[in-house]
Formats: sequence, structure tokens, C-alpha cells
Amino acid sequence: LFYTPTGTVANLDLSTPSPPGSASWQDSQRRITINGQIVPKITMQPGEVQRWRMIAGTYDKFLQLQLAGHTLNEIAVDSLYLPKVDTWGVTQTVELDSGYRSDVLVKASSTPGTYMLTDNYAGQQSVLAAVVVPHPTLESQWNADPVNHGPVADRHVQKMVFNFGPLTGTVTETNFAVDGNVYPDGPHRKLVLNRIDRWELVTNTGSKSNPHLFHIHVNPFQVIRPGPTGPEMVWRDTVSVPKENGPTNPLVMYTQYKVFTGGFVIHCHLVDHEDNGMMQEVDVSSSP
Ligand SMILES: [Cu+2]
Repeated sequence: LFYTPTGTVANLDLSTPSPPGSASWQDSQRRITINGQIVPKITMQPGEVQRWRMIAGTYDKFLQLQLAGHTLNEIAVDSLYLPKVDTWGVTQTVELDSGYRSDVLVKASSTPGTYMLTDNYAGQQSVLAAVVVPHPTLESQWNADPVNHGPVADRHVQKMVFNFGPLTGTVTETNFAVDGNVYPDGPHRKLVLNRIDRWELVTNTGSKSNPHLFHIHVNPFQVIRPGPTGPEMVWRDTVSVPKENGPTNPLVMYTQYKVFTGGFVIHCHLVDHEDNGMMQEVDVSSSP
């Protein structure tokens, strides 16, 4: 913006608005971009928490950030963690001067709407981004609470049993099996892209009392665990299946296979179990 077609600076004053934030800043026609975009749209589900890692790659600019209707919970400045979370209120601002970095946790409102992220430097408000909180979709409802969401027409049940096996033939406690098969024996499990599945995980250890650790690659799953203040839903990719989760009391979790089609594995994350065959291959295809 400061250069003529031949590459010379037409007006040096335009490149150095002084003081920053004064009318001359607008005169310069410079804009603050976020990830290369002017006023990007940031979509967040109601109640979703995101970590924003902000880096001020600006030139001679002093930002005072505010997100309408939301607190900004700052956990680090210049990549150094603060000793506590600094919660900046809705009328306060986070300072982001040239070269500053700031990590903030943002929890989207539970009320759908559009909320502006603004720079409020020197009392002048300019819009930097629009945070859009949409009305809950089926998927976001599922993400928030799959267990209580109710019936989903295409929800399929996947059953998996960890056992010392095989189930038929000679049973020895040095055979580590999934669904009665010691890897690489056994069929591949067929899964369908984008489908939401309910999984029922069972440890059938017979005389043994040790749990197995279900671990699946690529897509995480949602499962209830005992949290510090009661049961809570968490995303993870590995979970213990103790012997209490026997055939009549499976551990239930939900997952959805996204983006990737092709083969990968599920295995027990106890490495000696895994290496002795407690593994299964899955194939995700784009159609049933
Ligand atoms: Cu195991």
C-alpha cells in the first residue's frame, strides 16, 4: 500500500501512523489480518472451548483485544505460562503489541449469535474477526452428550472382546486375542466413513484379573470417566477396560470415523499383549 508501481515509497508518513491508532492509521488503509484473512469467521459450537495462540506479527501496532460478551482467559504471554489464569472481563482488554504472544482460552457462549473480536486501542474500535456460534446441529449435540442424545437412526453397535484365546481350540494364557482371534488371524472390521458408532468393549479374562487397554488409531472416541466433581465426558484414544466390563456389562463409548478411509489398527496398549496378538485391523470405507 505504501509503494508505487515502480516499488518506491510514495509517502513514508503513511507507513508510520503516529500515534498508532490515530486517524492516520485509518488513512494508511492498513488492516490487521488473522492467519492472512481480513475479518475471518471463526465458528465455535455453543459452549465449545478453544485455545487461541496469538502471535502479533504486526508492524508498529498496539492491539487491545476484546471479544463481545466473552471473557478472555489468558494462560500464557510470550509462550511463558502465567502462574494462574488471568480472566479478562468483557469490558477489559488483552494487550497484544508488536511481537507479543498471548495464549487465551475462549469458551463460546451457549447463546447462538455472532460476536465480534475487536481492537479497542485508544478508544477506537475496529473489527478483527467474527466469532459465529451456530444453532446446535445434530453432530454438535452428539459431541456434547452422545449417551443421552437418544436414538440416532444410523447408529451401529460395534462389539469388541479382549480375551485370552482363541475362543475355540486350545485356550492358553499366552494367546492374546481380540474377538477370539490372535493377530494377524481374523477378519478386518468394516467401518463406514462419517457413521456414528456405539462401541461395547468387553474384557473376558477368565481367571486373570488384569484389564486391557483399548486403543484405536486415527479417530478419538467419547467416553465417560469419573471426573474430580463427578462423571464427565472426555475425548480420548486409549481407555482401560477392566474385568468388571465383562460380557454383561460392556464399557460403552461413541465415535465417528472422519476424513480418512483405509486401514489401521486397534490394539491393547499393554505392549506385551499387543505384541502377542491382541490387535485387530479395521477398514474404513466411504460406503457401507
Ligand atoms: Cu491387554
